[in-house]
Amino acid sequence: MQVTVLAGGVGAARFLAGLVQCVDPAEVTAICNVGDDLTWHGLHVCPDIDTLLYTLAGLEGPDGWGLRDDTTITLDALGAVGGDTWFRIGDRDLATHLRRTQLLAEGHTLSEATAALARALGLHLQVMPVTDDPHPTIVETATGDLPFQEYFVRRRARDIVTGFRFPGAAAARPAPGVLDAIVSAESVIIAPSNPFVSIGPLLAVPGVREALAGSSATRVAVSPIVGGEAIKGPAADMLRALGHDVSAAGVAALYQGLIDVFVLDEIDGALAPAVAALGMSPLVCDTMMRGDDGRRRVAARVLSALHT
Ligand code: FO1
Repeated sequence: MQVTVLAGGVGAARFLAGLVQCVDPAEVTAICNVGDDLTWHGLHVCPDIDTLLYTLAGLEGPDGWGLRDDTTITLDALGAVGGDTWFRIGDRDLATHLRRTQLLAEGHTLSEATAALARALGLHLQVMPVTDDPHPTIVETATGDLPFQEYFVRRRARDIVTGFRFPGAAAARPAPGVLDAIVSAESVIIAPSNPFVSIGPLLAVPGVREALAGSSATRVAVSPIVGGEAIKGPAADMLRALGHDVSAAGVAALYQGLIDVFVLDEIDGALAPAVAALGMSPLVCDTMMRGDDGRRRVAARVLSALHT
């Protein structure tokens, strides 16, 4: 069975880590957000891709990103000579960015560089950026427009969000295999990721939303909002600031017309009728991905919904 996952950062990585325990990884494709990418001291850094690669390799750091037990000797030395250190790149993580930047400088695409890194980490699923073209997320805030990592890490998501822009979107082309992976999969799963800054940039690439809307796959989304709170990150604050319902049903409404099944946590079971009213089948289950077992359990439950 071919399964395609539209993926953001930590939530998506944990879901995929469960999925590859339930399905042959060779049948799994992850389409990744590149809106969070940044140039860091001249290096091309792809936080969401790396979070996915490291988590699937079982190497992720304590907060879900970066590498476990990494050190910051280079970062500290960089600070000592006056370099910016607000974005915390560890010593071993640095090797990934050096390698990716080298591959890009040699003329490889981001898709090729990503596939090479996935292979080097011994992964068997397909990991692809949604586009090989520059496609940054700009967060519009009450204090001005900010590139995603400036908003999220440097300013600690403290600014009031008024909207999002994807200035590269119009010229961005889906990376090779992206549209096919959506159209020809038996299932497409929107991971429990931020609908605005993780899934939004994927759907903004010309052709991607249309491919999902027209796909004959069973299309499932897993709520990143549980009990009115984001499992991780600023999704709840963004829903609130933009006037949406701060709930799983509020997220479901953003995916209306794109999704057949919407998965919400059992503590949100009372929202099932509101989800059904949007034209989606609600699936109510425990969506908390605590530990390895939790990841596998959530993936297995979502997969079971595809066969009913
Ligand atoms: N998140 C932070 O909160 N602070 C950091 O200094 C930071 C560094 C970092 C380095 C590499 C990487 O792959 C991710 C990193 N992240 C950091 C996480 C990242 O900003 C976000 O989790 C994602 O972009 C949102 O999905």
